[in-house]
Amino acid sequence: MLTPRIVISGFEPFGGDSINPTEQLVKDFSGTVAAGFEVVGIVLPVVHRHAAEKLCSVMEDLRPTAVISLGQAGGRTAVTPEKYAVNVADYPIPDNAGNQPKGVPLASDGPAAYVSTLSVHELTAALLERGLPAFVSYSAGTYVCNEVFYAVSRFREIHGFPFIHGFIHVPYIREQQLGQVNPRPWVEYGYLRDVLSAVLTYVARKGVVFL
Ligand code: PCA
Repeated sequence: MLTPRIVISGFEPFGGDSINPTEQLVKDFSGTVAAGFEVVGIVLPVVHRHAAEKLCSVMEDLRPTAVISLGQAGGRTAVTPEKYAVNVADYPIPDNAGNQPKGVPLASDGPAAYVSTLSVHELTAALLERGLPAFVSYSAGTYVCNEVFYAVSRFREIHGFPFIHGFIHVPYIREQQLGQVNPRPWVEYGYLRDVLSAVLTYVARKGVVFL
């Protein structure tokens, strides 16, 4: 009998920041139970190839019903479920190991893009209904987040695992903008917690069909 599980992934800080709210979210929710699903959290390095490999390597063992990946997108004003993962690494800044691929395909024989298997429009509507600001994003960028989104989508297809996979970018939290003369948009951490709770409830309801 499979244990019904949802995997959530987040990232360590990057780009000179000392906080990544997605690391905090993963640590807070890991080990909890959401609508009958065990939540397993994984914090990924912001490193070319290694991030995606770390997440894919646990899929065989965990056999999750859903994988919800989270990443920080500084400057956004609300959480944004991502619709597409694109087949390119074109890092605007070096990763945490100093890699900076420029215009390199993620998979030379892969499709130009994958579409999220999480219904981002329905999820966004569900968040809005609960009073939680959100909007669909059509670009997860070309950095490590897009790479993880693409790699997990590809892994899922190649291995024939039916798990739902979604990627959600989150804004800065207030603690990252303290004392800034010209702050970037930020949100309260409690809002991100409420969003993740709502996402897990939504996904748990959808995921039952795969058990
Ligand atoms: N955000 C970056 C990588 C890690 C993270 O949290 C991105 O959007 O690609």
